[in-house]
Amino acid sequence: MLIRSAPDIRSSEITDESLYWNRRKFIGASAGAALAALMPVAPSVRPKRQDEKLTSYDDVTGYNNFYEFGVAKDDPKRNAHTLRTRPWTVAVEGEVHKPKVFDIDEILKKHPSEERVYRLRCVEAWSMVIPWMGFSLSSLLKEVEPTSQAKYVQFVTLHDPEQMPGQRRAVLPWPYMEGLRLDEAMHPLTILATGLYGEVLPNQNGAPIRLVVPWKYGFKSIKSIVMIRLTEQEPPTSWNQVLPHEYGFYANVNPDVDHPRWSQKRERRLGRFRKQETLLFNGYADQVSHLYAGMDLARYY
Ligand SMILES: Nc1nc2c(c(=O)[nH]1)N[C@H]1C(S)=C(S)[C@@H](COP(=O)(O)O)O[C@H]1N2
Ligand SMILES: [Mo]
Repeated sequence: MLIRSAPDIRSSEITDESLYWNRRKFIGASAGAALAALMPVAPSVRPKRQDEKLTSYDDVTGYNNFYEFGVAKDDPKRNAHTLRTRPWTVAVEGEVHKPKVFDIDEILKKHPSEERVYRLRCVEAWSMVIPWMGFSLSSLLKEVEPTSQAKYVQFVTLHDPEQMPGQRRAVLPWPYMEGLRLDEAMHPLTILATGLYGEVLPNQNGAPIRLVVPWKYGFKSIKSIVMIRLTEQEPPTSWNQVLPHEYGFYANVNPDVDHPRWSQKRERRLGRFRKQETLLFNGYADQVSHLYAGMDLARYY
C-alpha cells in the first residue's frame, strides 16, 4: 500500500492540470487555434493535442525512477530530501576549447529556462506528459566550444552515498552515466531541465539540473548532473554496462523493436485506464528521424 506523506503545499496549489494547460494554450497559440481549442469536439475526432493532457503533478513527482533513492516508484519522493542541491557545480570538460566548472546559479542565470511540454516514455512501458522548465543543451555546449574531435557527450550524476542512500547497494554501477551522440545533444529538442510545472525541479525529478531527451526511453534522461564530458569515442552508460542486450546506447523509443522481455508496442499513460500505441521516436519522428537515416534501428537499439 502507498503511504501518503503530509499534504504538500506546492502540489495542492496546482489542483487542476487542465486549467494550467488551457492557460498555456492561450499564451502560446494563435487566436484562431485558441478558439478552436475551446470548441467541443467529439471524442473520435479530437485533435491529437488531446493526447497531450498533462500528467498530474502528483504522478510526475510521486512516480519516479531514481535508483539513487531506491528502486520502488514511490521511493524517490520519500527519500530524495537528503540530496543537497546547493552548492552545486557542473563540470563541462573533455574535447572542448573552454572547459569550465560552472556554478549552478551561473548556469541558471546565463541560460534562462522556458517551458517545454514533452512526453516521457519509460522503457518499462509507462509514459507521462510533463511541463518541463529548461533550456537547450546546445546553448551550454556552444559556450565551451567543442573541438573538432568531439563526437559524443557523456553525462554523470552525483556520486555520494551519504546523500544518495541507494548508492550503498550495487543495483547499478555508480555513478549513473549516460551518453548521446553530439548531434543528438545539439538537437534543439534536447534540454537541460531545471524545473517543472513552473517551479523549481523537485529533488526526486533530478534537481538541480537533469537531461530530457523526449524521443528516447526515460533512462537516457539522466538526473542530478555534475559532469558533462565531450568525447571522441562512444562513452559507457550505466544501463548498457549492466544489461547490454536489453539497453543499448541509442535507446530511441521504437514500437517495432521489443525489449527482450516485453513488447514496446504500447504504453500506459499515467492517469489513464486504456493502453495506447507507442509512436516511433515517441511521436517526435518529424523532428529527429533524420538523425538516424540509413541506420538499422534494430541493431542500434
Ligand atoms: N541518475 C539517475 N537518472 C535517472 C534514473 C536513475 O535511476 N538515476 N532513472 C531514469 C529513468 S529509467 C527514467 S524513466 C527517468 C524518470 O524521470 P522522472 O522520474 O523525472 O519521470 O529518469 C531517468 N534518469
Ligand atoms: Mo525508465
